[in-house]
Amino acid sequence: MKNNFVVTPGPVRFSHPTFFLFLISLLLLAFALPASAAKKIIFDTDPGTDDALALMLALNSPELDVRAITVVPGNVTAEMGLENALRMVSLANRCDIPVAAGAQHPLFQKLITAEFWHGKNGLGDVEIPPSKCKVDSRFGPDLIIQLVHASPHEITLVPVGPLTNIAFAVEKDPSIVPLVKEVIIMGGSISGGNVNASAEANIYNDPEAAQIVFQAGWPLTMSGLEVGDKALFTRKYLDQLGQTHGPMNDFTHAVAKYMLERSEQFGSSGASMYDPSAVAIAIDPTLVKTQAMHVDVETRGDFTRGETVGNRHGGVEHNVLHGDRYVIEGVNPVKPNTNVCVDVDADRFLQLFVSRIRG
Ligand SMILES: [Ca+2]
Repeated sequence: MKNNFVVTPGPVRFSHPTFFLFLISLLLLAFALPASAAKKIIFDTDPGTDDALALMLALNSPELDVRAITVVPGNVTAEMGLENALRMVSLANRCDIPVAAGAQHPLFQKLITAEFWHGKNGLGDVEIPPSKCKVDSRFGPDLIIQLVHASPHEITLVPVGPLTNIAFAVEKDPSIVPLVKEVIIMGGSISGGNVNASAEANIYNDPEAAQIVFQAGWPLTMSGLEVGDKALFTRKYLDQLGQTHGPMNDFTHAVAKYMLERSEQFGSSGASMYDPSAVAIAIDPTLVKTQAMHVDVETRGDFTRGETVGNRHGGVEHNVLHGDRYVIEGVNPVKPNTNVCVDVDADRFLQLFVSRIRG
């Protein structure tokens, strides 16, 4: 083999100690890079069985650096959600991550809790030990504001519950909007709902908050029912998860088993992987196909309150009153505000999930 690297004597020579230091610096840099290159996320959650799976995925993925967990009421009350979040970070031995309480109820309506789907304790009735970690004393939306200002253009928000906390943060300090790197929401649907004909649960639980978050003007990705209902956690994946063991592996397996059995009772072959999808997209955006649309949240509507209404054509007809009728005189463009996930590589997403959780 021809050696292309010919060493010739030249003016620049490394003495042994200098070269040694140079090598050490290179090695340190190599080890430091993954940590600094990891995407900083704030995980806003209403735990919740699929929230638990999403958190376990986040905590087991080196691409992500979970800077805080903020709790919002939704699947369970704010109080129970906080307890669940603390127990899970304790199980993961991650008391270094601040866990903060946030809003106590939606902005303008009564909370709707979902023990029906998530079990009496919100975690599929899977018991985990009391937390060794302490709650952060800051108000969740304030913590979000502080962290965004501390790391401008570096924080990705990953809300997987009702959007109350995020709306609070925007309303309290709109200057965070251009400083947030990206928002990846689990919620919404452009093809019918799961709580009723039109609305998805996270949006339905606080439509006014959702409308604030969608109209804020930041880069926003919506992973809704189009993703979660296609990515079904079936027996095949549960069996794979059951082959290995560890505290987080066993917990995730038990929660996923509860979700799968609950879904089977309702005639599905697998559990919809809603919340983990937002985390997976933060890890690898190529898992989904997106389409830029203008999305509004219906806050009135007899049948459609909480629907995410996506404008697929990028325009609205311009009607002008002529006498007793309106006449269409053109089309006014509307600017996209959301990258709506319209498809997902479901098997690759589920394999990613299983591989990260396996002990
Ligand atoms: Ca959730």
